[in-house]
Amino acid sequence: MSLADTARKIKNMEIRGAGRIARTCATALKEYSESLKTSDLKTFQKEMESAADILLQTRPTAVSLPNAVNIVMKGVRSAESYEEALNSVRKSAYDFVESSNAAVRRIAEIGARHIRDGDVILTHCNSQAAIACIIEAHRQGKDFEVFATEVRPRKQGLLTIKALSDAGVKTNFIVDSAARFFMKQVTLVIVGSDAVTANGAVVNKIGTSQIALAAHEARTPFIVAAETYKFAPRTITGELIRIEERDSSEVLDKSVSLTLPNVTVRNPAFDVTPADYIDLIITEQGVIPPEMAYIIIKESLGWEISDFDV
Ligand code: RI2
Repeated sequence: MSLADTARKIKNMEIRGAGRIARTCATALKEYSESLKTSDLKTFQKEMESAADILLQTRPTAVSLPNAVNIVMKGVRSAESYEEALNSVRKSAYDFVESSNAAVRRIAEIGARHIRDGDVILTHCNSQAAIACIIEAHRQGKDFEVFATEVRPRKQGLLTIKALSDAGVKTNFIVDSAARFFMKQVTLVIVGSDAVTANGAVVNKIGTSQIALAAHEARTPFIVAAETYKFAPRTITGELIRIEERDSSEVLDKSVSLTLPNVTVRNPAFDVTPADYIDLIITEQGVIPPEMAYIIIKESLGWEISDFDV
């Protein structure tokens, strides 16, 4: 697939999910580097920076995307020869994809430990990491059921119920606004994440924070499955995660909205759940309370506040 095709598919969400987007971008950079018809280091670096920029512009919220791009581009930026730069892209892209897949498997193992017989789990959107925990617990023979939300406007819930049904997990499908109605019988909420900030807030699919509020009210544990490359280094300087607002036609058909000149359709794709409403974050390195997010950014991802111009 060409780089432009990859970027288009990420933008229009044919390729979606924070982890999948990150792996796709790493692979796209590798393929692009191999397609370049130059052996001049400066030209190679320039072309790779433009490719990285195109990918970075696709979706602004999932921090896994810039994290993956930076991992792959690091060796390009510091290389002293074309060969070194090309080899570095190949190796870092391969390593990133492998470690990302391994992280999801590890999160599944750890997350499954938090699921018990008799649980009623609620999940929102379509998170590979969250679903992996549920499917692993089912594979281990645990007996529980799941409530999966529809996820307006893009209906990612359909992907979730297909994955759960294919795995043989007993699943209830509900509209987003029924989450609080059912929360009384839910014993555990598990969601994924597009970004985790230094203060332990989780940015995830729109509606997640309402579910967290309902879980808090019902004293239902709320846990997040997030690979460490979902943690956002720049938030240690206080920088906020940009919330993507997508086209209004995803919510209301243009033919209808054109007849309603006084109506503005708003379509934010994500919201922010504060650390106060989150019990645990499951990473591939283990389970942390959200307040420990800064430690992950500093010690696992290796970012210090002095790395930024502040
Ligand atoms: P994994 C998705 O975003 C959802 O918000 C999901 O919870 C999150 O990415 C993490 O997904 P979108 O691409 O990386 O549907 O766990 O907007 O698969």
